[in-house]
Amino acid sequence: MLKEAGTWFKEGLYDYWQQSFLITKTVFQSSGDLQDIAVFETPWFGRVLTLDGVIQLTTGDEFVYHEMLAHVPLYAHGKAESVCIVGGGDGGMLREVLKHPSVKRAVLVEIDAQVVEFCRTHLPMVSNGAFDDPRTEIVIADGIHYMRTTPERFDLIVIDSTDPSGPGEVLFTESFYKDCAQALKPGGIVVNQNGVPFLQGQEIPDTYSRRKPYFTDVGFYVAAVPTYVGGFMALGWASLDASYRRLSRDVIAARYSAAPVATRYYTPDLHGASFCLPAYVQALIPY
Ligand code: SPD
Repeated sequence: MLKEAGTWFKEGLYDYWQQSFLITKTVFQSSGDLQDIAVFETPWFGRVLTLDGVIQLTTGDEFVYHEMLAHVPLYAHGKAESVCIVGGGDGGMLREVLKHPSVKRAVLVEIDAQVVEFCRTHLPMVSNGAFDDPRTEIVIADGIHYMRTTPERFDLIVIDSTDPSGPGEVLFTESFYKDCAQALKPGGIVVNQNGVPFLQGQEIPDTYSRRKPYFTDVGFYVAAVPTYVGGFMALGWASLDASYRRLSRDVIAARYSAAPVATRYYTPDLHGASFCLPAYVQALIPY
């Protein structure tokens, strides 16, 4: 549906509840082969990217999501050199990952070439040059196929996906998590977005039970992203080393001091606190 200045964009994620944005300018919209893409401007949140009518990011609050999915695992690992981002065609996750000097190589595997092109053109402030960093390799491919067949091994895999419907649904399956575990180096970590538990609570037990057979440590942490409405977003955590989630504040703070990154949400204090789950979220973890 055409999104024109002066009209309201109504997100279609839930059947029974909506958030709306006043559009001040339509920047781009297209019905692609894989999904519908739109970028428009809003008064408070800045530029907004939607895929199939669902908010993927706003330039106002994307820093929360991208910082927390990048810096928590990278500081927990402490010496990650190779990172794979599955999805993330807007480049925001790449931008945050590449802030770490330890990272020597970042492979972005995006199924939809159009998303990368449109975001480079219409949302350059999100990637902020990350696509042109010499450490970056962009692979346009199905993340499922890539993970099943790649000979590479990674210290960190960040699954920067849409919600589990449409092209992104396969990124929430047990077979994909199994392939991710096999594509990790010893001690590697996988993180992903697991929805807003107050409204998408089934994602937590599903993800937990699908990952548990393949990882030493499986859990969740949380971040409050204003436009992923409904309370905290759950971020999924799966690692081959059980010690990472329990590192002390002092260890994380020392790593941060040795290699600080500019952030607006992540801090070493928040790092450990983000693993403290509200009781209603904890209760969704099956065992
Ligand atoms: N409910 C929408 C969740 C979208 C998560 N992915 C965002 C991608 C930003 N790089």
